[in-house]
Amino acid sequence: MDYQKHLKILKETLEQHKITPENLREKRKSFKEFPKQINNRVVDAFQSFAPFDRAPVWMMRQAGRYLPEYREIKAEMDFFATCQNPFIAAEITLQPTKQFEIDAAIIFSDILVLPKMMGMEITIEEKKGPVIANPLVTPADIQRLHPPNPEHLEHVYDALFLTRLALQGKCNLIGFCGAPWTVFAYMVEGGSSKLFTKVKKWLYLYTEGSLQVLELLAKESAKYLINQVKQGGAQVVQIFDSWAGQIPALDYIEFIIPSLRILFEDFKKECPDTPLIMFPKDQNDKKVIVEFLKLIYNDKPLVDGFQLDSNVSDETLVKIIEANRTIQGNLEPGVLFGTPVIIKKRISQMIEKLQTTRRYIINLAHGLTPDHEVEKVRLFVQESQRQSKLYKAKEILE
Ligand code: 1CP
Repeated sequence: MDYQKHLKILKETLEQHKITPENLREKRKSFKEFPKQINNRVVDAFQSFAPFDRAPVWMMRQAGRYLPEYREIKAEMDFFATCQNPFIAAEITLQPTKQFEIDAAIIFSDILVLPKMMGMEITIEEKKGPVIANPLVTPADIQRLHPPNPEHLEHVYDALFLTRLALQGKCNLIGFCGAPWTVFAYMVEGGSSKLFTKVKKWLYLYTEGSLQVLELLAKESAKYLINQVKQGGAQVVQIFDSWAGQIPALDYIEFIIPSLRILFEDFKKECPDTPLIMFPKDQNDKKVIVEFLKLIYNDKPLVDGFQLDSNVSDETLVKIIEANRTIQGNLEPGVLFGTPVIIKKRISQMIEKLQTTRRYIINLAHGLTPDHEVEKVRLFVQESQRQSKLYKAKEILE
């Protein structure tokens, strides 16, 4: 397949830096300095002194099937093939940055790339989503897992590098991984799930085996994120715990947070200044957030910010703001199916509530889906920026 014809946004960067498939790796490894940062709003949202004109905006799943230019590439390539080709992954990452004036690009990849390299046979199927041919059934299966061959993840760092070059400092670049619990859920359930009975059986019956896998995933995820920063040039990292809400707060604190702590600590030992955003989806309970806030290493927080969903309580928000951590979120993505009137109203209510802190990044409560319309997404970005600016101006006058 001639993938080169798809490299529209990236083309100029490749020509300018004389990058070819043959010399990409070598260019990355010998590269000295990225283009100067012109727009640093997302990174600045982790600092109290940042003089914002407005809050930064980006969206989870901003690259994906709702964009025609993504569908064009996907019509010809399998999902993991797009992730594994650094040129294509970078091109797809850049697509939403051409459509909208967003303040961050998140690298096009998937939380299942890491377990795929650890022995799980994973494919993404058209209507079903992820399908795992060899799920973990009993603790005896743990021995099938192995640390990834570091070589097999280099393509992610290559894609980050290309994206950072092409962004020319116009917005920040975010790296990510899945949280151990969410990745473990896929490894046991064999794909998407509604009831999560298999992973719950593991957690409560094969507790020791579960904790062993969670710890292994935590250590490998930390190495993976460190490399995304040091090798690829990611400026912020986000950890997606999409299925955090499947178990009660008590169990999340007892069984899941210890592995996350390992991940955070290992990461912060190597990248103390890179902001880390945690997304404990549907686990906004104040008790859980307080546990995260307690995690400190070398007098510095291990979690710098929280991606929050739309159900977050005022109590939880107060705790986060008091602890000087960053808030990211939290418009229900379904609102973007609505009329411009309701979209603008809900944005205004969100900003009124959340922009009371400087450390605020506008985002959705979870990801965009294939049925979102590009024009409504554009309205979200433009209106969020306009209203955030007005809010800021009003604040200065008061
Ligand atoms: O633009 C971006 O956000 C970057 C790309 C990205 C990210 C951050 C993708 C591309 N996936 C993810 C993270 C991810 N993957 C999560 C965490 C965020 C979330 O909760 O949405 C999860 C749970 C997955 C697992 C996964 N991979 C799913 C969800 C299935 C389920 O159980 O609900 C799906 C559909 C995939 C494949 C995938 N990953 C990404 C895309 C665009 C797609 C769809 C592939 C396609 O059909 O084109």
